Amino acid sequence: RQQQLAQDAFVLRGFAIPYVPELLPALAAIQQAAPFRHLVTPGGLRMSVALTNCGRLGWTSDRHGYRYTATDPDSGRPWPAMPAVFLRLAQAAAAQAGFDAFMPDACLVNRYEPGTKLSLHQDKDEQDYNAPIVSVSLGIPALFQFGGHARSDKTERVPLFHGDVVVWGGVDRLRYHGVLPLKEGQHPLLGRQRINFTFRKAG
Ligand code: MD3
Ligand code: FE
Repeated sequence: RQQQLAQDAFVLRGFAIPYVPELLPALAAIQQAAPFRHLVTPGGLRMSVALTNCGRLGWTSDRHGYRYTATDPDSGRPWPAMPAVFLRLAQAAAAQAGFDAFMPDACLVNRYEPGTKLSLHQDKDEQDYNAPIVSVSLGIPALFQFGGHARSDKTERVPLFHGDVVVWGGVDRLRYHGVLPLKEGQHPLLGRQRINFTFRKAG
């Protein structure tokens, strides 16, 4: 089922389900090499979302700002490589939504627990706004929030469930978006958490 949220934004319900048996062991290896951490924003606030990355570039934040780096600042080592199954999933989803030849070089991995939220923001740290962003949701559900190109624009809410994939490109690439505080829940495979992968062309 493909649901259109906006001109260039699509929800592919359950698109990631066939990939889950391969995604979970790959995720376990990533978090072993680069553990989840709570980043601090330039404003000094600790993010409630825990984050790690895989791929050539990874997103980080500290008192000095937001940026993509080739190495994990916690370990000094390169971020774990992007598993082949991650790339296959991201490219298949992008193609399904009409974005051919998507070549992500970064995958942010967000971990939410009940109560965790992500405030309304734009993703503007990437070099190339022509490439789409592909988002994969696993585990307990979340209410995703998307607005317009100004923070004050009215927002819409979309529930995202285990296995859902969202593709944002074109005129919708810079929309404000966020995640409302997660409700309590248990997922049979992931327990009391939601994992979100976002695939980007950052460099
Ligand atoms: C709409 N993550 O990591 S994914 C993020 O569920 C982020 O963890 C959320 O926002 C999460 O930056 C939302 C869906 C998403 C991702 C990127 C977008 C929606 C987007 C970029 C532009 C517009
Ligand atoms: Fe975002």
